[in-house]
Amino acid sequence: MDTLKDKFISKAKPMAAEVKAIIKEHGDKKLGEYTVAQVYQGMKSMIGLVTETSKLDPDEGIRFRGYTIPELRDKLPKAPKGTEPLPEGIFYLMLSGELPTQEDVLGLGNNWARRAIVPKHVFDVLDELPAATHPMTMFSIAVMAMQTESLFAAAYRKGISKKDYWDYVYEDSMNLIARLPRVAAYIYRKKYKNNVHIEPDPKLDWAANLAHMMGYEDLDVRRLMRMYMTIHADHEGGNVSAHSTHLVGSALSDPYLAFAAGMNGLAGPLHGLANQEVIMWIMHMREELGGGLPTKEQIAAFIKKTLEEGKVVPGYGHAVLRKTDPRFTAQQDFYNRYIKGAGKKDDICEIVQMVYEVAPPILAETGKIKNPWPNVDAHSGALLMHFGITEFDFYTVLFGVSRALGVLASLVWDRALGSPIERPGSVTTEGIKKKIGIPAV
Ligand code: HAX
Repeated sequence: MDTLKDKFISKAKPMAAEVKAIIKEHGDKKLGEYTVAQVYQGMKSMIGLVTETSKLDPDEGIRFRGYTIPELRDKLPKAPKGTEPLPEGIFYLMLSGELPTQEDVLGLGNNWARRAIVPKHVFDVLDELPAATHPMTMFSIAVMAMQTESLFAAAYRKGISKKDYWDYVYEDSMNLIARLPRVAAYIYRKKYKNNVHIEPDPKLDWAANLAHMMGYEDLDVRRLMRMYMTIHADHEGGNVSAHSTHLVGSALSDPYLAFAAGMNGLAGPLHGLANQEVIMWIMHMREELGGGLPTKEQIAAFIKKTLEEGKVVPGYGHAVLRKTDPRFTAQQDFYNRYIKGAGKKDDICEIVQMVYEVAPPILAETGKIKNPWPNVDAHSGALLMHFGITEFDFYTVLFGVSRALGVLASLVWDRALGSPIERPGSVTTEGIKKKIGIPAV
C-alpha cells in the first residue's frame, strides 16, 4: 500500500474538479494582462517570447521570415533537376533573413559536409541501448552523447565574454545539424535494417544524403525528404520543441543540451509523435475493418469511437492554427503531383484524404475542439509509408532532424541578442482565488 499516493489522489481529485469549475465560471477574469483560463490552459495566445525565424498566423499558417510555404517551394533553390526546395535554403533564410542564391545553398551544404563526422562513441552508446528503446529516445541520447563535442561548453569553462557566446553557439549548431542525418540513419539501420550501415555520399545534399544513408536511392524519396525537411523546420517559438530548446538554452546550457530538451518535447504524442500516432490509428482502423479502403461512414464511426473512448484523433487540432495547416496542404499536393499524378494510387494516402473530408465536421460538433482541421502530422506518415519507409516508430526522428534547423537558428539569435535566462512567474490556485475574489471554503 502506498499511503502517500492515496493521500495525493484524495486531494488532487477534488482540486481538479474545483479548477475546472474556476475555469468555467471565472475563465474570462483578468489576472493582470491575462485571463484565468490562459494561465491554467497552457498560456495560449500570451505573447512572452521573441522568435525571429518564423511567425504563425492562426488562419494562414506559418511564414518563414515572411514567406509562406507555397512561396518557399517556389523561391528556394533546388537541387539540379530537383523540384522541391533544399532545406539548406530554409536554414540560410531563417538565420540571415535573406533568400539564398543557388551558390549560397551549395556553400552551406559543403560547410555541413565538412562538419558531418560523428564521433565513434556516439554509435557505441547507441549500440549499448536495449533493442526495445524507442528511436526518439535513441535520438535524444545520441545528441546528449555528442555533447562531449560542445565548443560552447568548453569555451565557457575556460571563460569567455558574453559578446562571444553567439559564435560558439553558431559553431555547435552547425556541427550538430551537419551530423544529425548520420545519427538518424544509424538509428534507422540499427533498429530496422540488421545493423548494416551506409556511408554518406559527399556528392549528395543534406536531405538526399539522409535518404541515401537510410537506404533509399529513389529520386522521389530524395524529393520527399527535401520537402519534408523544409516544411517541418520551424513553427514560431511557442511550440514545445522550440520553446524547450529556447528555455534550456537560456540557462546557457550548450546547444546539445538545449536541442536534446527540445527533442524530448517533440517525442510527446500531442506534438511530434503525432506523426507515428496517425499511422498507428489508421492501421488500427484498417485492422478492425478487415483491411482495404474503408467507406466514409466507417471512418466517421471510427472517429466517433475514438472520441467516445476519451482519446484524441491524432493529426487533427492545433493550439494556434484555426484552419487546415499549409504543411498538410503541401503534402497533399505532393501526393497529388508525384504519386497520384504519376498514376500510382496509395490506399493509406487515400484514407488520409477521406479522413480530411469526414473528420472536421465531427470534431467541430463536439463544441470543444477549437480547431477541427488537420495539422502537419495528419499526412506525413502516409507519404513515408508509400515509399516503403514503413517503420512508423521512426517518423518523429525525421521531424527532429528537420526541427533542428529552426530551433538552432533561433538559439544562435538568442545568444546574439543577449537574451537573458527565462523565468516567468507562477501563481497558486489559492492566489488566483484571492485575486479574483472567490471566498475560501
Ligand atoms: N481529438 C480529440 N480531442 C481533441 C482534439 C483531437 N484531435 N483536439 C483537441 N481536442 C480536445 C482537447 O483534448 C481538449 O479536451 P479537454 O477539454 O477534455 O481537455 C479540448 O478538445 C480543447 O482543446 P483545444 O483547445 O482545441 O486544443 P489544445 O490547444 O489544448 O491542444 C492539440 C492542441 C494539438 C494538442 C490537440 O488538438 C490534440 O491533442 N490533437 C491531436 C494530437 C496531434 O495531432 N498533435 C499534433 C499537433 C501539431 C504538432 O505539434 N505537430 O508536431
